Amino acid sequence: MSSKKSSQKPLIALTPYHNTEKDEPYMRPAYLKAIRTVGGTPIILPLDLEQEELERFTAMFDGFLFTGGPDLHPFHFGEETQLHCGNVSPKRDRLELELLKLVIQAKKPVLGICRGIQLINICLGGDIYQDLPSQFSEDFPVAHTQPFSYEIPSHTVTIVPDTLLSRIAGIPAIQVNSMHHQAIRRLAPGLTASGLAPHGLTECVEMQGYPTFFLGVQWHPEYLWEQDETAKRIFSEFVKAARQH
Ligand SMILES: [Mn+2]
Repeated sequence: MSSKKSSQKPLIALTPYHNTEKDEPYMRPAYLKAIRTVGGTPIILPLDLEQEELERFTAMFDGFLFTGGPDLHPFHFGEETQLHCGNVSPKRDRLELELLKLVIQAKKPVLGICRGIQLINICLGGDIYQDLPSQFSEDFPVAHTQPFSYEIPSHTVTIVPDTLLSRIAGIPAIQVNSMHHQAIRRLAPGLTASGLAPHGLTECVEMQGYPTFFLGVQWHPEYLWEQDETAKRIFSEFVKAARQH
């Protein structure tokens, strides 16, 4: 709805979580609260959109938030299922991979969180560690599934200069929370890693030359923004881009 009046709040589409046992879509309220706080209207998508609906929704919404969630099926990046791979949702995989392709074609603002950054990388031709503890060994293993509350940061992310993340943060490093057992391995063509965990694990990606906001983060800013300026600015810059689109 790019013809909307500037006084209207931008419409932000959120991809739903999926309870695969009950086959029910659901949403974590923290995402909705974060989008509302920075002036956007969050709208949760259904899981079972048809292609024609996906195309219409791509044109309708002003920004797209790809939320956290379970693992992506390894077939999407050409691998067999590793011993410690977690649960998957074929419905979510399909919805999000199809939607992201259309959104990138339409050059609309994109924010990917946790599963969302992995989705971005896989959609563009990269791959991921299916299970960090068994596939990424370190002398001092950093906890990427932290043993305490989501509101408390657990590891550092070093920011690459002259990137969107560096402009958002304005400082060379930030402290983030960590609740992922998968992570980017081989970066997709066209993506830049702009935030790195200790030992070099990719925690933030962006697309050079994308005409509007495009950011994937491995951490969960929706649990940090009340006390963390960078987390809040990730949402406010995303919604600002959606407003201007
Ligand atoms: Mn992490």
